[in-house]
Amino acid sequence: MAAQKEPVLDIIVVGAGFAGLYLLYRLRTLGFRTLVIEAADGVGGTWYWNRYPGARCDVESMAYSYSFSESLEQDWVWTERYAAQPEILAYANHVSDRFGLREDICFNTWVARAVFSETDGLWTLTSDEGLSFGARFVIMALGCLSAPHRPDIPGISEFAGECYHTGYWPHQKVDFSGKTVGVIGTGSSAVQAIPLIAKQAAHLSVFQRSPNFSIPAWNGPLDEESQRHWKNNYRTLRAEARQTSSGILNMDSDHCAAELSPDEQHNELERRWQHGGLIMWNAFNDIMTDPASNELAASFVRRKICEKVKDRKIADLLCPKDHPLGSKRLCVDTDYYETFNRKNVTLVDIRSHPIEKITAQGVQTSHDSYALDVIVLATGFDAMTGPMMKIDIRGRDGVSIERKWSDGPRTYLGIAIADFPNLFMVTGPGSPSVLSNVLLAIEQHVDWISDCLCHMRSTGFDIIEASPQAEDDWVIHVNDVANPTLYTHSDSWYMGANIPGKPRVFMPYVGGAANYRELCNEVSDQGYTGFTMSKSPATAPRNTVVSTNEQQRFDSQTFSQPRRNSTS
Ligand code: FAD
Ligand code: N01
Repeated sequence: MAAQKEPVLDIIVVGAGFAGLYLLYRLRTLGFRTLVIEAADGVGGTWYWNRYPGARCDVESMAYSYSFSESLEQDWVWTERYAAQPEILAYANHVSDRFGLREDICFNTWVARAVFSETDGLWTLTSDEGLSFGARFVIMALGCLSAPHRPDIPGISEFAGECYHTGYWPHQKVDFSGKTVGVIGTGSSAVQAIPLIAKQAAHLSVFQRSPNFSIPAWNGPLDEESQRHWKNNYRTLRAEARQTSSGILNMDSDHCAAELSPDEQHNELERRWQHGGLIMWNAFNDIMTDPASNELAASFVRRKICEKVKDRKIADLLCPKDHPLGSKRLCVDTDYYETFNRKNVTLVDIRSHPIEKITAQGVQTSHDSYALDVIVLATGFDAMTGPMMKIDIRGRDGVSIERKWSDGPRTYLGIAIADFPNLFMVTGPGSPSVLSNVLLAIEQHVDWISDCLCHMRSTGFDIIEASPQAEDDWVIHVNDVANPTLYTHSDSWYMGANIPGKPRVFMPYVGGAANYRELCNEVSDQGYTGFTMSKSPATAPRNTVVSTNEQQRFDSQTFSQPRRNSTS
């Protein structure tokens, strides 16, 4: 198809997940001509694609929701403590309909290329089918977990049965009844799917390379009283959540482990276990910095696993020993460990006996062959940088994002990239994003970016870019904060370790969501320190390209120490 240039927009947003939807709402309200481009044929992002059995949130539904509209907060009714994927997708659809967002979303369109022109200061985006769109600003709302990782296992395309990836699940119901099924992977997606697949399948083999820590969700219907409590106190509760290190209430701890007696330590761990979910992550405030403190929580969870799983050998295999608790996102489950007591479930230890190949019939390890009707790849994502790197993004002088990030992501605040003017990211690498309630992180970025665009409009500038110095300083800061923590002691997707050949760099910002919010606000309050603003050659009178803040160097000292409990 011949390339066809659309009229220039103010802003193009790529992605119609929770980030893209809120961006569209906010930017349109502020009077910017905005278009969202989305690869799928519907909204919802994560919740559109991840339709595998058991998919649900791990931040409680009342908190894993938008805070920007009080009437939306009051009207929407969540039915479970942790909502399931269909309900979260219904919520995304409701938001789109309620605010009339669909009319400005171009669905079924994969953005393959984005090029900045120094001549007119505009971005041109091109789809894989040759459609072309122009805008002054581009906001990548691509999600951190939207590029499914399909491992390159020899013979994978030869398999004669059905094969599904959890992150790219079909819309029609997959029926496992009477079938022999293999699940490859034991991360959060697998932990949610395995108990439900096991109930249906004739036999389930779980191929485990590394076990993960999983905490019970104690999920159930949301009672009237807690809904009323949230709805009556939403403003206060949201404000409190924003003051925490993860955007999640009841998580932060005031105590390091050594301050507590053994009984107190045990009681605290038991209390968090009985509460359920992610709050085990921060049982002590040194849990992610002190190996001894971490080991207290890790061994507590291992004991719980051994209490649940009847076969000692299987229980032992399910106990994680190769990484600190919380250095991979904790899984939150319903009956995960109990599932391994079922007669129709086999745990296959592919750490000792790796998968050698996939044949037409099933999986062959170095020890055995497993005949299968269905293979479920719960093998995760090329996280954080993957979605950006799948687009051929070209900034100043044609520099590609692939080259720029060849040794790992480099950003300023996880929002902007030097040499890529007028391009913003929501929850980009170098921001707390996946270490928090991502919906709060999204709202913070959307609000910050929108305010920045309003500032530019009111001051007459139309080009903004992060300075190389500010970016260097931020990258150093992100590493300085991460390096002393136990997060870096793990082969996690946070480190890029799950993708062969990907640079090992700790990608999210571990300095705490509340600290980070403050830092972003300081940058904007001080006139966007670390950014330069100018007029594009097309809009500036001859020889009057101006820039603000050229002298305002981003001061790395400002960021030398996180100011609050900052390990998760
Ligand atoms: P996404 O929802 O990923 O949306 C990005 C959109 O961009 C997608 O629709 C994608 O199709 C589109 N896109 C990407 N590239 C292109 C392109 N080149 N062209 C066109 N379109 C493109 N976080 C939490 O805080 N709590 C949870 O409980 C939680 N549960 C999760 C459960 C699962 C199964 C997964 C995978 C993640 C979960 N997350 C959770 C993280 C979750 O991704 C975020 O909470 C949030 O939904 C991300 O929204 P987003 O809009 O930033 O990105
Ligand atoms: O992916 P993962 P996920 N051969 O990367 C294994 C969010 N989320 O989709 O660890 C064999 O965690 C891999 O093994 P190993 C949440 O943030 C949230 O489960 O590399 N195995 C691992 O076991 C989460 O962290 C929820 O040794 C291979 C698994 O596949 C993130 O999304 C639910 C392999 C991948 O686990 C990602 O979770 C779902 C190979 N070649 C997701 N390649 C909630 O509960 C990979 N593996 C809210």
